[in-house]
Amino acid sequence: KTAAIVGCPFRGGQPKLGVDKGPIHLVEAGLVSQLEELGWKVQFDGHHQFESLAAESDPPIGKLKNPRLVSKVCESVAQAVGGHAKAGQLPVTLGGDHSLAMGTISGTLDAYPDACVVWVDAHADINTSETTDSGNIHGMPVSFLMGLGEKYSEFSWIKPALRTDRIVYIGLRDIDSGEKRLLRENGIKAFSMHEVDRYGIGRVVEMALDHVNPKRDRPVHLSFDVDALDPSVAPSTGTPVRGGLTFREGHYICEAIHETGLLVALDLMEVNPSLADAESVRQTVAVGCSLVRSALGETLL
Ligand code: DIR
Ligand code: MN
Ligand code: MN
Ligand code: MN
Repeated sequence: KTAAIVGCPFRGGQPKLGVDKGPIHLVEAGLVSQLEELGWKVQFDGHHQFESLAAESDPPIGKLKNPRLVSKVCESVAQAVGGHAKAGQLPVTLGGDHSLAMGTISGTLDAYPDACVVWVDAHADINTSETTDSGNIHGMPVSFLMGLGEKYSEFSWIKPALRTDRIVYIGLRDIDSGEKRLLRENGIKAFSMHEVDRYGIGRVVEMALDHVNPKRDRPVHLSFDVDALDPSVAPSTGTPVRGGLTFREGHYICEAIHETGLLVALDLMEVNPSLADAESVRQTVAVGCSLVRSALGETLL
């Protein structure tokens, strides 16, 4: 079993500086050797180098900010993730902002067309170019993957390969009104923090998998935005929202998905080491590493 670390120092899907340093901190914290200790062979040939694009050559398209850059970067991430997956490796993508999931999930669905997605986040990231208030593409990757909203030639490489019944959310608590409408109109299943409180995380993960993977035979892509965790657990992230998952709830999701034996790709996104004080950064990076370890088989006993 080989894990391929896809380090993505990229922040073009949102405005805050520093999220591009997330993957560097996660690797420097020892993630590679931690995974090796779990028995994985780890392939890591350095962080991906993305071409830059001068701001003047990447003006907004409608409300979309940095559209050409985000598209180009995600296209190359899709190639990397898809290539690792087709070689039988487990791609572990370290963000960077969550716009990167346009690339990672495209890569996964290219290698495993029947894969399903478990999206753990405070946000639904399903705005379209029409519904977005911010214009930040990290709030939109799911709509691009589904082919919702207006089509732009700059993103024509993205196949609308993600079916609305092949994604399930856990941890939501900050959804824009346009996103609520999109979730409702498309019948997309979501377990917000309200459902986590009501049922407990154990039943929520069970129900989430029953929805996207009733026979437990489909490959699973886990896309984990660290802001799903409560800000007291993961403070160093660009858009923290109070009332999030506890340390254990976050880890439980990763452990339970590992236990299915179906995990084929993992994203750990939105760690921003430039936000908050040094101790908060250390804590957030450490929790990021430990979520990855849990998804790759670390157990408590
Ligand atoms: C908001 C925030 N829904 C947006 N999204 C964030 O900008 O579209 N996603 N922070 O992670
Ligand atoms: Mn690689
Ligand atoms: Mn996100
Ligand atoms: Mn988020």
